[in-house]
Amino acid sequence: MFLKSRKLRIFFATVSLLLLVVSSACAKTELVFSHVLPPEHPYQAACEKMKEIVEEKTNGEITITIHASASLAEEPEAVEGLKMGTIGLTTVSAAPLTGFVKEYMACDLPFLFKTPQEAYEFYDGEIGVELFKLTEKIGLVGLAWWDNGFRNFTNNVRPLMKPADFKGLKIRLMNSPVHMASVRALGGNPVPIDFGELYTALQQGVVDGQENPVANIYTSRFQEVQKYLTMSRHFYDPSPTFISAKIWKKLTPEQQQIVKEAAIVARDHMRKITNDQEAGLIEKLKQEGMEVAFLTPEEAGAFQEATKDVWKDFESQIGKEFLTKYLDAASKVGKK
Ligand code: EAX
Repeated sequence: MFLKSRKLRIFFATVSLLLLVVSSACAKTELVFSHVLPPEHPYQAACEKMKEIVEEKTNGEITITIHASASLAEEPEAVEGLKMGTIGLTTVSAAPLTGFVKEYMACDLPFLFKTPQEAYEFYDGEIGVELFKLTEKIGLVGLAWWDNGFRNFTNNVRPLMKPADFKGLKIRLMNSPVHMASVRALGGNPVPIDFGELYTALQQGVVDGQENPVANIYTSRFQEVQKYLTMSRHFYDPSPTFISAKIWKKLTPEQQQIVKEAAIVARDHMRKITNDQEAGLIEKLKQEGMEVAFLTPEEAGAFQEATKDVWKDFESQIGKEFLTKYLDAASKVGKK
């Protein structure tokens, strides 16, 4: 009797252990991907590419659910969500990270790069690795440097051709101290507003203008509520893509590798789309009623001159050593 029940107990224990092993082997992980741009934007194309690769290579063990248009979270909330593990993945501008990791303020300095290729070389290199190490402290594991692109001013009052044209204008910016200081240096009045609220803010005249890359302007239909676009290319904005460290730790090394590699393939996919489509989107913005201005080298020079000392105000916050290394590396890209 005793033996029989002992055998039974062993039998049941073995069965339940097997069930546990089988169920954890089949356990599915759903990664929620939050971003703020519309589904027509290259952010979405990159998310879809990443989803396709991850789901295929993990045989559906990991699935990715994409939430576009800030429908789930504005960028600062997404950063919080990753810290807590309630959101799995996000791609954000550097701006929402500056409140947590001061070194990211360096990414927001004006006129650091001339071409997208310079910026890609820079962020794919050592500084990119270092910046990703820094965000690990707040629970965000960096996967790849996606691309938001060069930002340009739009407004409803006048073409912005020289710093004096900014006088009296309220310009929406991300909540980035460096961006806001740069616009102040140009003579404008910066107003921080979340991206999801920007169209309405422009429509209602809460602000006169804003600045964003061409793809963001076009896909968010700011041409309906903004008259003038100046191709100022004043900030290059990377879009680092992160996974929540809480979720990352639970993935197997193979799964981690698949996720990381997929983010890199998606990065190259979106960079190609962004570069291929920019000229066409500028034409479309014109057709849809915007007046588009390109700056001569002299005009661009005056924008640069006005903002050339912004970095000095942030040196102590960013840290002198890191900033020096950052600026030095930025001055060297494109020369290989
Ligand atoms: O990362 O808020 C903005 O203007 C950004 O371009 C947007 O968050 C995309």
